[in-house]
Amino acid sequence: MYTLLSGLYKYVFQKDEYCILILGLDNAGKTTFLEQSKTRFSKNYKGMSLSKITTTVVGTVDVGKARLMFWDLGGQEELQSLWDKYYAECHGVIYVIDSTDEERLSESKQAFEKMVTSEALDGVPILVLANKQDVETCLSIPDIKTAFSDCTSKIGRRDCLTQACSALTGKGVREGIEWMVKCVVRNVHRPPRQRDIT
Ligand code: G3D
Repeated sequence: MYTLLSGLYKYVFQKDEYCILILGLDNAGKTTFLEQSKTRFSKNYKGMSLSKITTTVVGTVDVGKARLMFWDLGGQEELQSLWDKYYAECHGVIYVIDSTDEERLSESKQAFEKMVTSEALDGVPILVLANKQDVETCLSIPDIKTAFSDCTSKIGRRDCLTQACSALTGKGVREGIEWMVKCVVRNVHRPPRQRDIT
C-alpha cells in the first residue's frame, strides 16, 4: 500500500530533473538558444531582456515528466576552464556552434574535443547544434561534420546528434530538446533527481 501511494505521489507531484549544460564558444548563440527553449516550452514565459542575462544563466524547461535544468556556462576562454567542474553532475550537453563563423571553427573544434574526451562526461548524450542556419552564407551540416571529423572516434559510446538550428527563429530548437529528453531519460547510468513540482 505504501509503495502504491508513494508511487502515486511521485507521479502526481514530482518531476525527474536533469541537468543540461549548454557549452560552446562565446557568441555561438547559447543564451539565445536557452531563451528560445524557455519560450517554446513554457506557456507563460515572455522572454528576458538580453541585458539582464549573466554569464552562468540557469533556466528550466518542463517536457512531460522531465524537467530540464539548463546551465549556460559562458564560452570565453577564461570561462572554458570552469566547464569540467560541472561534468560529473550533468545528464546531457548541448554544444552550440556558430555556423557563420568559419574563422573560429577550429577553435570551437578544439574546445569540443577537450570536452568530449573528459572522463567525467563518459556516456553523457551530446547534442551538437549547428546554429545560425538562418544566415544564407552559413556553413552546412556536412561542412561542419567534415571540420569536426577527427573528433568522431573520440565521441565513444553515447548518444550524439548534429542538428541544424536557428536559435533566433526557433527552427530546430524543439526537435533538439525532444531528442535530448529521450536520451537522458533512457540513460540508466545517470538517473535523474526527484523534485517536487512547484
Ligand atoms: P552566446 O550566449 O553563445 O555568447 P548569444 O551567444 O546568444 O549572446 O548570441 C550572440 C549573437 O548571435 C547575438 O547577436 C544573437 O542575436 C546572435 N544569434 C544567436 N543565435 C542566432 C541565430 O540562430 N541566427 C542569427 N542570425 N543570429 C543569432 P548580437 O548582435 O546581439 O550580438
